[in-house]
Amino acid sequence: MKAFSGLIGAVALLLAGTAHADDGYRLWLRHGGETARPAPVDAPAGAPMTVAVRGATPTLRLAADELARAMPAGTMPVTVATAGDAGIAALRLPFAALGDEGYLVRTVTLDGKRTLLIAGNSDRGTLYGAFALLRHLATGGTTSTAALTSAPKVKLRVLNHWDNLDGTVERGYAGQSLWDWWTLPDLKDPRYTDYARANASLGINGTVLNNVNAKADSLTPRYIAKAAALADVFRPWGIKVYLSARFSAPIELGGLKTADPRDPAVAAWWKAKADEIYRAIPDFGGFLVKANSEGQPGPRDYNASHADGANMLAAAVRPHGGIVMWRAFVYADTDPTDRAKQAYSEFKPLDGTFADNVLVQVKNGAIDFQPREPFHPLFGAMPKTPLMMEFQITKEYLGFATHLAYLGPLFEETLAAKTGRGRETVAGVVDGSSEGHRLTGMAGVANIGRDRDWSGSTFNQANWYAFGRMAWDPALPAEPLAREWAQQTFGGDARVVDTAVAMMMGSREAVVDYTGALGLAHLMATGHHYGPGPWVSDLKRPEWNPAYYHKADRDGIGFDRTKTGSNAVAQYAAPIARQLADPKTTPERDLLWFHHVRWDRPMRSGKTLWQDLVAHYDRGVGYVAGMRRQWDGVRALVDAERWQKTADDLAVQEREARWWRDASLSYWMSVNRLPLPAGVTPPEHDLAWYRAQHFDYVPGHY
Ligand code: GCV
Repeated sequence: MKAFSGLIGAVALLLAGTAHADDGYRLWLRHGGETARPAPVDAPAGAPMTVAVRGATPTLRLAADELARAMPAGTMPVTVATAGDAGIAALRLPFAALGDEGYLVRTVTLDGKRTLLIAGNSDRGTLYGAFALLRHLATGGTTSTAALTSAPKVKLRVLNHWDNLDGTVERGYAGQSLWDWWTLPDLKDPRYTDYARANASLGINGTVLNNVNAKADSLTPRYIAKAAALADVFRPWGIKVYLSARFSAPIELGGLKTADPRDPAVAAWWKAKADEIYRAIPDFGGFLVKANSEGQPGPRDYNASHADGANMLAAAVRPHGGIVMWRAFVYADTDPTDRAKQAYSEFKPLDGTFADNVLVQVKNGAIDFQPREPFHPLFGAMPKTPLMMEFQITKEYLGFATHLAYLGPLFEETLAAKTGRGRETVAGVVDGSSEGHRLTGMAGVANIGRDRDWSGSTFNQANWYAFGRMAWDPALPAEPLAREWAQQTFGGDARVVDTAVAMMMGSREAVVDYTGALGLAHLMATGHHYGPGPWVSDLKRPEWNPAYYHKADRDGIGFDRTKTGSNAVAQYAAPIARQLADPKTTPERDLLWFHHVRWDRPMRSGKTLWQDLVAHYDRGVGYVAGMRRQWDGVRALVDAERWQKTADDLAVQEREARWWRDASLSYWMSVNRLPLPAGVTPPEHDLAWYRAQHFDYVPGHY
């Protein structure tokens, strides 16, 4: 009997364990809906909701399904519809302001009955409204307070997958690519649906399937059919597919001798290729192009301009309503000028020469997704051209998947930056309000892979989330987004939510602190970018070397970008250029980005620059230690699986933050010969030890 009850106890424990196990698959959508494997549903039990659908398109049905699964039982009936429905039109609701994709949610009387109406001008708008209502409910709202209206401020809200056809993901740290190119188009993994659903819940409406370092093969009939299969899955969720186009494809696939965009045969090849793609994918979004950058082919190979290249492709997709996203991330080994200046120098003169279905896609900063960069000087400098923001959601330079770094504050910092043209902000450039552009966009380099939790950690999901929400509205601040994400992801316990938000909000700054604060950048190890390498100075191209960026010597540190140096500051509008030209008026967080200053320069803290820099390293490491303590404090309140994985990641992060600190301090001390301030813990090893660290098979490096 004793053994039997022991067995029951064990089974009960096991069941309880299973019931609470949570591998993060459901993301912030806790009301179930996993198609890949049955999952527990957090939605309240009870009688199913009545959801009426007026005009049943597949998208409206999806909206209704979401609501039926998640709405609390016993609440008033819900109606999903579009503005074109005669009964809805008769209500004379303010649909005009909603545009194509906006929504409204409000209680109305329809056919003599009270109902909670969710409607947009299109069924996509209605779907977004359904998700907005669920978000409202999951973050403390009630149906009676549900009076929601919103329209996206940005037209193209797009993920960029740097996914390769062999299943690897460039700078991807969440496993293999989600796209199983081999089995497509025959097998459609249910995860494709869950992926689309997650994106739709944020308002993301486009996805570039393949790496910008593109293979021409993506444009062959075989791969077009695979992309078409994905497009079919994504369509009802309001998501269009785009492809990265390899500029030399007319040579590689078409057997032409040139890819010169001014050659009529090249233009004809692209036109035929576009026609072929649109036959398979009638709502194909268009092309993304990385040209003449890091070895990629492009129009500059033929002395044609980036505008020549972009416009030729734009002409090919124009008859089908397609667009071209042309990247401004260019720098060349033949150009000895400051790398931070090159994109501006190349693109600014082209303002006004791009076709009206081209967007120029600009990274948030002028170098490359560093933990902190001042905003890219192209924002505000090309008023006649729609500039699309490119953020990196995957954390190539912020600790890969293991480090907890919430990127909301990074996105917000860039979007809120003033360009120096009147009251204009970067957000105003991106959402088109500053110049009245209607074609607008925001891209995020995805952090999504085949890991069960999609993004390599629970907290990385918040970066996907924040990107999507800010792409919808670039004015949304990072903190409330962190909160709504945490509420939906961990449930309503305020202790967990408050702890998660507190950890998240300082976490990006902590990465800045322990990898190199005060405007330092690009100090990572070569190629794979894992860990510190400030000493690296022997690579072929100067701008590949960290030493090129920090310019540390016995007397001082930092890159002089004033007129005594590269004069990159002159690329900003006059008020910003003036501010940045003087170290005294440059924000200290960007000091060494723009100035070479003495190690003993007095800082606002009262410390010297050296002492201040050391304090930043300690603060960064201390913050991670603090996050571990905070997370320990909610152990009993979070499901075991997600709690443990996060705790393990934080342990890795603390170890690696110390490594960054110690390696960097060892190196700086070898250059400046200064002692550590009193009371500061010396590095654990000598510099030779840190320099000797070597890593093979680092993820994301291909
Ligand atoms: C896709 C950085 C990354 C590269 C990436 C490139 C880009 O250099 O390290 O992996 O290539 O940016 O954005 O094109």
